Amino acid sequence: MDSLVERLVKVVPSERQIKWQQLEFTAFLHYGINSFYDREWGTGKEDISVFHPKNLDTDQWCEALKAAEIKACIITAKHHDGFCLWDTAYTDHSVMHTPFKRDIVAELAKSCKKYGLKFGVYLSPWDRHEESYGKGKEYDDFFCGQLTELLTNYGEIYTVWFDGACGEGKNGKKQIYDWDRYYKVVRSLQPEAVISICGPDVRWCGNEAGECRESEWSVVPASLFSQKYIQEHSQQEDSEEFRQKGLTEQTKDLGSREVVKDTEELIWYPAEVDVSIRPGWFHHDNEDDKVKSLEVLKEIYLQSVGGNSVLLLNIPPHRDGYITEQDRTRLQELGDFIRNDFKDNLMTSNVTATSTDKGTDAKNIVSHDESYWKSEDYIDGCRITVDLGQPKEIKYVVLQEQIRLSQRVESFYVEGELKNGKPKVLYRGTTIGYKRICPIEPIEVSKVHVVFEKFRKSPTLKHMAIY
Ligand code: FUL
Repeated sequence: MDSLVERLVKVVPSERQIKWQQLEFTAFLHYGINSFYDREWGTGKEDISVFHPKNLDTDQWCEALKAAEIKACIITAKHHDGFCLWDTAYTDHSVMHTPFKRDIVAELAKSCKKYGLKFGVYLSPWDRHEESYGKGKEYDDFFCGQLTELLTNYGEIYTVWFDGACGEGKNGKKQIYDWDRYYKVVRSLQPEAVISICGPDVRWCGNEAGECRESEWSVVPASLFSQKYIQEHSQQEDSEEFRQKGLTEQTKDLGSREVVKDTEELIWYPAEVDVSIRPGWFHHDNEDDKVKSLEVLKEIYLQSVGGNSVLLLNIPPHRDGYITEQDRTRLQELGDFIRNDFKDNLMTSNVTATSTDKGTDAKNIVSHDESYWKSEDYIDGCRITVDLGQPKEIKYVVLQEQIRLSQRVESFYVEGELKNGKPKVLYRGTTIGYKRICPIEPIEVSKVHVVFEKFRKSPTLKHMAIY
């Protein structure tokens, strides 16, 4: 047996990674002093007395997200400018020292609970306001203090999002972050939370355009999350020279056998696609007419959620504290698309497989529970067949591997049996992972075959749906 394959399939997700992956569609909320200064990056020298939203309503934010079928949100509790949206004891540069004087993190946490959304925090390590930034342990103490507040006073936190951005440049301040210490704080206070981006649990997909790789592997070389990598990356030292030294989050192929074959250590490090509904991350009046079209958002959704990634769509509230009508309309439309296109599941329990491992059953893929189908070990060219009973028009086939047994499928195709009995290939794909949505030119078929061409070890399916 190929030892590389054995090593690869041993790499599996943690429980917290599985829970995070199951959220599928999540939201970013970029809000803060930048919303008032019409900026993307603040300097840290802003006059915070201008922070005075007229109509801040976090329930309204949650309603807008729910309309789009979003399951969780992350607030920029502190962006690079250092302005804090919560009642912190560590600095006066916070919302409590503005005329507004309301703890926005607390209000949003409460609204999320009310609307059944998971709640996460973005805390920028790069802080342009804090005087101790660049002074080593002094700043680490400050940062861990802030983290502790956020992870203690606001209920359950599903993710802590550590941004790697730093614009200090060569002659700027240099803070060597004590990442291990930060991670210990998160693990001890919120053990279920995933630590994203500059953290061990969730990987940045490598762009902010909403683009996913055709083959998005969750099993990747551990070097993508080495201390050295995170440190250099968070100092923006990932220059051309840095990139040439090895794999980065931007590398096109992170997980094929060819790429990982000489890799000593492998990790489960799934991708997150973060993209804004508008050109900027923060709200700007002059971008109100630049909200992405429904067509673009649909495409992003199908590619990311349907491409083994979690989608993190940014919706920036207006400075006055609400999500604008333009964005709400689009979120409603996107939600309607998801509800309508994935409503009538045509999957039947008439499912058979050319090969089935003992203890599993092809019928298991109909249900959403943990049961699954697995082909017998080392059988090539196996397929799953779903008999629809009579010809029906189909538009999507959705496949999900049982990722508790790792990510195994390297290539597959979907074939339909036409009314005249002839087979037709409807979709060709590479990886599946947690979820692959296969869009199909609408066509009437009486049977659907999923043919597994290449896989690391006997393929698995936990769930399948046909729409
Ligand atoms: C980047 C930041 O610099 C942007 O302002 C934004 O927060 C984005 C999500 O991450 O690194």
